[in-house]
Amino acid sequence: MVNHYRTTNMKRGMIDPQGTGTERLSYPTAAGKQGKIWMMRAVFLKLLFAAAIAALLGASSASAQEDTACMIKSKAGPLKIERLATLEEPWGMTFLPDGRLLVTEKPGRMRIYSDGKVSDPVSGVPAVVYHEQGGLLDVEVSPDFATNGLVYLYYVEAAENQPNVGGDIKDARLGPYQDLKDNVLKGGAVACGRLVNNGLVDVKVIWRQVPKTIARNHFGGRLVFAPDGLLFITSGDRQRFEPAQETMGNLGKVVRIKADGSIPRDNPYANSKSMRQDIWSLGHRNPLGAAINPATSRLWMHEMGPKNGDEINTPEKGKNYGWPVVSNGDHYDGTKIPDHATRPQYTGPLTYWYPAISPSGMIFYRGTRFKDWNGNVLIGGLSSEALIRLTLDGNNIKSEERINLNKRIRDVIQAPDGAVWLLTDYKDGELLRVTPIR
Ligand SMILES: [Ca+2]
Ligand SMILES: [Ca+2]
Repeated sequence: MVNHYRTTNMKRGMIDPQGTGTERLSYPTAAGKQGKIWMMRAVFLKLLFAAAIAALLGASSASAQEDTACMIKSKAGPLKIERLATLEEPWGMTFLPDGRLLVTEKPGRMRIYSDGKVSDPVSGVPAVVYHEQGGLLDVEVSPDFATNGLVYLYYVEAAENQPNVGGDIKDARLGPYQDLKDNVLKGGAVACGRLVNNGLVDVKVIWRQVPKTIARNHFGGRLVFAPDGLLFITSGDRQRFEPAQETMGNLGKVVRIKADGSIPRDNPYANSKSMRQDIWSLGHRNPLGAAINPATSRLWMHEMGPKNGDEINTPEKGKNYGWPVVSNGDHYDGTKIPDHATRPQYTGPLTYWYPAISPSGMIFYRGTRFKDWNGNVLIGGLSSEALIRLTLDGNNIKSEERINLNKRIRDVIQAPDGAVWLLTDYKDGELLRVTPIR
């Protein structure tokens, strides 16, 4: 069975454009084009908007707004988009209880945004391997932050022991896009430390991807605390396909641990000798977004499919979500992957996208600022260059709105005042604030 996958992987890996290192950067979509139209329209609306602000607040604030704000149409009416800050490849963000924002930059820096200013890099962040999709990824704070001050980071680290080889380890699965100098064994890790002023102290690693491997991509990397205080980690397949089904590794899994890294007693394989004890669910590809549904306290997540077939799953204890055996997408070289419906032993997605949206970041919106959005799922779109809004009917998805932003969206979060903040996925990335214009 393993040999079978190995053979097909060698073929299908050859032209996986995710090997470019930026997920589906080369796949512009119709939605993206439409977004450009809206942005052109937004230039005109921006002038109108600046004039309106000028009338309300005076000319000086209008000129300040003019450079950073624009307007986008949505079903909730026109939305104001403001640039709050510029950041280098921002990836993840979370609010502290006092309203300040922690935000990561993939090259390996974390900063604090508050009162319109971005701090110097927070000290004490572990050294990261910054390469292609790897670097400093997500940040989350302990549910008990007010008393323990703990901040959690998902980042990519090199293995302590590196292979003694002069060049690349030739692995046909990684295709022609592999960096021939990249022979660094690496993998995701989660560390936590106490935030004191502008530094992390007492930093310790509480979890690691096992095994470490070369390959530049598919780290996963989102952190989500459940209401019971346990930590979910989305762990990508490292672009190596079959590890998502291997039971003694945690690649291609959703992982569940206690806040100190130990194993919860009710994990599905907590007492198993043949399964890793940190596994919560199996068969995931590259999950870059996850959130707890506040209505049910259950975990929701999405994952990038291969060519098309991006999925939303609600991972349940011990279940297998099928990658790489099944996918409603197919390989980049056109090789078919059996669809989910052909293998009922694997749990199928709640919904999937064909064509792909390349999802990254996810929240359940809870608030009144966008009164029609309460309880909706908001997802960032990379190749789709959009904010995706899903309405729910109980545990099912009822409708989708694609709010075209003409920018790759890496993460989405709800601010304490009910505004929606976004990160864009660029070298000169942005922190954006989205608010309704009434
Ligand atoms: Ca699946
Ligand atoms: Ca398929």
